[in-house]
Amino acid sequence: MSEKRSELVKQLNVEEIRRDFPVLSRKVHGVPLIYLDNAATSQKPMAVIEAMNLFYQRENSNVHRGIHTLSEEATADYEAARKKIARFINAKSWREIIYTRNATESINLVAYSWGLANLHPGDEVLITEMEHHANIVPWQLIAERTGATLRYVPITLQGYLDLDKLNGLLTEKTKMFAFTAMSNVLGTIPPVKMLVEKAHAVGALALVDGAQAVSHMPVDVQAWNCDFLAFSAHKMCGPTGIGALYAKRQLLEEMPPFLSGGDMIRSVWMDHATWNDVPHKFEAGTPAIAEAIGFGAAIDYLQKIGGMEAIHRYEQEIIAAAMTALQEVEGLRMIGPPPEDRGGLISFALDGIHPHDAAAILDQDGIAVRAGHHCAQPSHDRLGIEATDRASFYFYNLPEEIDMLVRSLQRAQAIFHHP
Ligand code: C6P
Repeated sequence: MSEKRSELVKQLNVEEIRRDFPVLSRKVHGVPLIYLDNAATSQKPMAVIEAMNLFYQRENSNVHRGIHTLSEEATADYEAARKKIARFINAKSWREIIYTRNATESINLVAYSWGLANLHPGDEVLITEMEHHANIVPWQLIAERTGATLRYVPITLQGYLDLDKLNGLLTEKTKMFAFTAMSNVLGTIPPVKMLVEKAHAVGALALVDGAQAVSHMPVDVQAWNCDFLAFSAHKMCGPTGIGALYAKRQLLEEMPPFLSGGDMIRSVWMDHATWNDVPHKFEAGTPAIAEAIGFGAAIDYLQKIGGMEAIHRYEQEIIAAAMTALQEVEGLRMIGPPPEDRGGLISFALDGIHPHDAAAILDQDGIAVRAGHHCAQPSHDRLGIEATDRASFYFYNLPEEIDMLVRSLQRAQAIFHHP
């Protein structure tokens, strides 16, 4: 480990941080766990686990319904978490944050609510070839229902968006430009602010898929000026089952409800109903209350350990070190741009070894990576690769874990090529 890297580990106090995550001290197949599947979901610190336990132990009740103390406390904590989320991404108001189940549901909410009401034959929705299926399939379905056309910004072989082609694709027909702020396969971080500006210049709205970005870098929706931002708690130390949609308030006021039932209404008559104020207009039924409180605790935790700028810097060092170290593995092909243009994940293919076989050998050494197309088949198709292995890092990963990854991959090479 270089001096600079060990300095970084000290700065973020990584050794100490790791003690906050009970799962990081477990063993897998008799060896210490090395968790490099953070892009799929992150681990949870005790602060989050305890916040959720405390809710169930002390104040479990429904929100927005009761006059009794427990319900009032639960409602206050549930709404306080929403305010933390709003501040975390610098939204103007807590009213611009809708709780959803995850980033996928957030995108579906926009596609079904805004899309069905606003898209017509001849209109175009622009996405990119580096999208996760969550930002492809809802638009395919909505395009089919509305007669709109779905178009893609191509990616280059280096894993960048082909910005030369963008101008020709963004036209006055484009009504929505939906793109990721960080690819979960290539790691690429596109120029979000500039893409939003270009969308607005032709009168389109801009939806940013922040599933990989909000968890790993500072995000400021006012600076980006995006219209929508979708993200999940589980990738940022929070629980599964809860995510958020940020949307500009005016849009939320204009959009029809997505799901309907209790809590999202103001009044219901036999033949019609009226809607609650935003954001509650978009939150039907009993929500994920403990999970929302856990989401808030995750945000407190990320800020307590140093904040998103420090986390992003640390991960950039880690990924640069990982990409250098992986060059030592014979027959390993990395995809995507160089470290300075990516977040903390790297996908790779090993000559002559199926990614599932490589991942199984890594697992024997206690190393968790993801193998497959990572729910982003079009980007693999474009690069002519069926599947990859992906190592994805978070602030609690240590540089030593990269050395273990390299050694385990070399062991896989030896097993397959020199049995
Ligand atoms: N990617 C991965 O292993 P959900 O599942 O709704 O929390 O997030 C969906 C999603 C949307 N956009 C991007 C860029 C993503 O990476 C993901 C989730 C995970 O890469 C699980 S498939």
